[in-house]
Amino acid sequence: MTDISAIREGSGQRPGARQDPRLAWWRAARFGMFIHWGLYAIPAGIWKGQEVPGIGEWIMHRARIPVREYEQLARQFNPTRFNAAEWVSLARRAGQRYIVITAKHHDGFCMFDSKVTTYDIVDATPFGRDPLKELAAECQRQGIRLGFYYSQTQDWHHPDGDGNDWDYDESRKDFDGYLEHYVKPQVRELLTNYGPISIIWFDTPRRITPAQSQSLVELVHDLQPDCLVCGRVGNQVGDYASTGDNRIPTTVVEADWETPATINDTWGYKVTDHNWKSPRVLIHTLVDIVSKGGNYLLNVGPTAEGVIPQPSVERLLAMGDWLAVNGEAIYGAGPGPIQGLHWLRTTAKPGKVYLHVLSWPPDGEVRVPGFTGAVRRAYLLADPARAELPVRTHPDALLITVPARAPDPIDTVIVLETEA
Ligand code: FHN
Repeated sequence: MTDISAIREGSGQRPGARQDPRLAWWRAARFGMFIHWGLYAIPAGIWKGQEVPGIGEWIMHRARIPVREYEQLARQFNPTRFNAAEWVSLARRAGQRYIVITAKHHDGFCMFDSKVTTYDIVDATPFGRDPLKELAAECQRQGIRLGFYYSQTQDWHHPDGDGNDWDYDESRKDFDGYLEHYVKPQVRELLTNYGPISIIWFDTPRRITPAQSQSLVELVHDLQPDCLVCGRVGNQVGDYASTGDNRIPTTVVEADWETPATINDTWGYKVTDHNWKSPRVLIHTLVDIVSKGGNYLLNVGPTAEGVIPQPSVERLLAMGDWLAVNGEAIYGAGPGPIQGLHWLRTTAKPGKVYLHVLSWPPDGEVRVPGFTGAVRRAYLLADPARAELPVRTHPDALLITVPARAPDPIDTVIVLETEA
């Protein structure tokens, strides 16, 4: 069964990409770090003493802040506590295999050294450093793949970009000119000056035409043939599909897809947002996504000082601890044979099915209805001795005798060795 309702409109995978070997690393990676970082981290959701409702990185739009006022924030942006090595190391310790960071979000401010504008972190801030350069070097050093988020359609600073109707007349915008003479040269910079880039993560396709989306994909692939293009380039021409934000399909989707998701409610740092998801919810979400064939791109929103908020750090490290034990059931794994039970998720690799028991049975027996395959042996993934668990097969269920207490109250993984 396939459920594609969660895939964001127009953000599907191009035909044929399912067989593309360039996606192999991405399919195996399963878990990435999203970073939303920009000038919006300075107001952090508060403008002129008032909390602005909604996600932090949209403050310019929600408060209809004039370009001339918003751009003054650059003069204050001095994230002296930014440390690329620490961010990359956090992603590694969290078990994340790739990082995608905002090079340019909808506010139009460039977090990299662009020659196409002076509205960038090197030219316009006292910081004067290029954090994407530092991150690129650090990702190389620590063996993590790096991708850049780039808002191709919305740009509230550029007079011809989409979305700012309080400074500019939307009907008079030359979107094609903006795309040709601003977006494309910047994409070229991002794919020329930072070494190998694994993903260009376009977002909010909006008015972009099929020909324009296609030309962006071709530009990326011309410059770096192995670089993947997120489906949000629009018009179903990306290398992989993207769901709506925080949206997870109800069952397996026959595509390469990814859920971008928040760890609290905002993407960009917002000082009032304390709605942190628990480690339990985050681990269950990762498992749920992988059990349906997807990737989880989990966001952090660093502060204007360059610090990843401590509640995010703690949660990511808890996920890393769980993955250090159970990563075999996630990395390189795909959907398992049993779907649709509230207490169980299944992932699989050739010859192995992983039962993720999210709620431990009270009577020392895990009953898996509908499991019909032959099982050679079963053991707890967390058990280094791989002590065999007794298994009985009934016509309509598999019965596994298990310890009375859940070895891992969040998700205990039972490995079933099956016929390959
Ligand atoms: O408008 C953006 C939003 O700010 C954020 O970047 C998310 C991340 O997926 N994408 C857009 C909304 O879907």
